[in-house]
Amino acid sequence: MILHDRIAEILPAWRDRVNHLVTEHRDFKVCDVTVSQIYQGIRGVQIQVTDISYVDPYEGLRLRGYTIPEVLEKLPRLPGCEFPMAGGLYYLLMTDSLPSYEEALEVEDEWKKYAVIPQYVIDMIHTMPRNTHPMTLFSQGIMALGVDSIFSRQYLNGLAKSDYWIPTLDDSIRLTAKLPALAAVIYNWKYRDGSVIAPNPDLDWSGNFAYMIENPNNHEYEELCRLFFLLHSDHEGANVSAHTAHLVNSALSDVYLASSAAMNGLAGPLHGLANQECLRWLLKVYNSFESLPSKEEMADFARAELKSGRVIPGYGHAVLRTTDPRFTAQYEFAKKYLPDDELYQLVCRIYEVLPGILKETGKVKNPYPNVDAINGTLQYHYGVREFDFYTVLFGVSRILGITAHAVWARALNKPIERPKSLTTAILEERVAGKPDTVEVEM
Ligand code: AMX
Repeated sequence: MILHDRIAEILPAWRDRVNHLVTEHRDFKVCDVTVSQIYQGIRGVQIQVTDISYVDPYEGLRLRGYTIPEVLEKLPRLPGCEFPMAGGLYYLLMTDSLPSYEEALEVEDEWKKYAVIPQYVIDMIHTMPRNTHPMTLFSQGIMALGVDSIFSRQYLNGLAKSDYWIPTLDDSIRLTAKLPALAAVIYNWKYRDGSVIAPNPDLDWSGNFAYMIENPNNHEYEELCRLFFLLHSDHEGANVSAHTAHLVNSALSDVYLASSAAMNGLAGPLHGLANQECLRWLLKVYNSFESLPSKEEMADFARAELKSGRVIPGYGHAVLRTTDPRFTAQYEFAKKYLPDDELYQLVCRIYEVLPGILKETGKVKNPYPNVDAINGTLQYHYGVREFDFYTVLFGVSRILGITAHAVWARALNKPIERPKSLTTAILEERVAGKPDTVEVEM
């Protein structure tokens, strides 16, 4: 398959680069770790290397070196479509180069071969209690698909280490192929009549999700899916879901196990679940005013929220120090497709006044909107109003990045992860200047 061929072609040079670093510069110190970092979520400690994506504080996300506007401009799109095919994005993430139109289509065609969800997975979802969170169903569904893992089967048969990446890529293609259908099965069962709609072979991967949930505004919603699934596909390698997947996969658990684990992290309110909170807050603001609030009214509302100790969802970021370009891309989409939507107009009003107010606090490092400040507004406009489902959409997209990380971790022979933990007493002895007794194998 095209992804296998291209990775096989570029892999020797990548292996040389990494081997050079590890052999010639093995003792080069990358960073120090402080006591406060250890106790505060290992924030900022540079423990991962990934070439799939990088978040620059001022430019935002770069996917394989390309900024979001560049990716949107350069990736191939189907005739009549404004936004690129996810197949081209996957090609870029996996192979480090921009695909031609034909190459992007080849990935899309490969996905089509594996896009249908086996009946036993549908049955499993349909027998769960109705109140099961859609992220639980999504994670279960991914795990259940893993019975067919090619990596796990070949590993038992004595696969050579240098070839681990090949069945990891096979699994990745088969898993990602099914994600839109899996999400649609969950959506239709949780919120509709439970119909199972087969993927439409005439549509691309992203557009098919819109088709399988029978979105009434199909064409525009297909376009939103293309944009949304592209924007959320990756965000470096050390956020909770990416790091979880990396850790689990480093034990040679296959990509189904690793992606399911990642989704369990994404399901947390401090990670992927944040987007539903943003929409909830927006609706709270919307319902507090009879019409679009004036700038002054909005400013008073925001100040009162801050005064009562609440954070403003959708604003701020741990790494970014500017407006998230993923926010901007969706903002532009809304400007074109739903300029009269009242929630969108509220998003614009908040964007006009909130950065100034957050700056007034003197403590918020990034007073600008993140991607979640607008995500829900767009889904809501197109009738996807079930807030708890939004994280599943995020997950469908994010597994594109997660599986690309996994393929490259295996291709570059990354070993099992095993950092060292200490005890409080050891730290106390160290800060008191006592001789260090911890032996660390390098
Ligand atoms: N509203 C009010 N206060 C905020 C704020 C916001 N939107 N963003 C940051 N602050 C406050 C912090 O709570 C902190 O206050 P403290 O010193 O009293 O504890 C102070 O400003 C400094 O925080 P920071 O260094 O600027 O941010 P952080 O790296 O600690 O946290 C984040 C980042 C996203 C958790 C934070 O900005 C926040 O809570 N934002 C609102 C929730 C949100 O939008 N989450 C989605 C994030 C996007 C994503 O990753 N999916």
